[in-house]
Amino acid sequence: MNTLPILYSFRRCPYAMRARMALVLNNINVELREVVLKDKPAQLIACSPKATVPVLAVSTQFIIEESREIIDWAIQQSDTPVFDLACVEQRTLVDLNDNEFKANLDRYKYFDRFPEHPQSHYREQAQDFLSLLEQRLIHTPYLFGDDICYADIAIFPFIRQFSNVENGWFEQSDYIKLQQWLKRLLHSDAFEITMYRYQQWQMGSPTVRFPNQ
Ligand SMILES: N[C@@H](CCC(=O)N[C@@H](CS)C(=O)NCC(=O)O)C(=O)O
Repeated sequence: MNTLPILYSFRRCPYAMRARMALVLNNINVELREVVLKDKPAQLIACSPKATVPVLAVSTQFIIEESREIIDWAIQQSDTPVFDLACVEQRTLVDLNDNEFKANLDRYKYFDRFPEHPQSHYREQAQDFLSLLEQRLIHTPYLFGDDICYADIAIFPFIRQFSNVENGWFEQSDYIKLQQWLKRLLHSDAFEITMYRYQQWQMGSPTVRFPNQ
């Protein structure tokens, strides 16, 4: 009988990415159900009517519908957590990422839907947050010190997305420490496991255990 919590995920979604990365780093197993956003399974909608991903169904009674709460859950499940729950300062930085930066990132990425300004304007607006991160990374390899922490995991998928919009621009920019930080995370074993490709889940598909290692 399968008693693993069920994670509804979408490989390229930055919210789902940070949840999976936290599960990998903390060595927590779940059943992964890869969702296609245009073809969401009824089982996802039944357990979470808002039907965003990720969703973690720990049991039929206990559903976690926010990626940050899934990270918290992963940390709490681990006997040897790789990092602690976020302190207030980390939470504030992640709030800034999830609200202001994400909104700017969307306008930058989908600039053609916001014709009031050119793409470079939206890129410019996103840069306050990049500068803030760059400052933090001047003296330490991770955002809050020498070791990877909650904020690194929660934020990096969004910086990855930013860097992919105009990769040439990002690579030649002055955000040297940020580029190094991003590369360090993207080249990690944990990220490789996080980004493993799974086929779309449908009722009757074989159970996929995640992390697959
Ligand atoms: N606050 C949510 C946001 C999740 C979210 O917006 N996920 C997007 C995909 S990246 C989604 O599922 N959108 C619904 C849709 O496209 O139908 C979280 O942190 O988990």
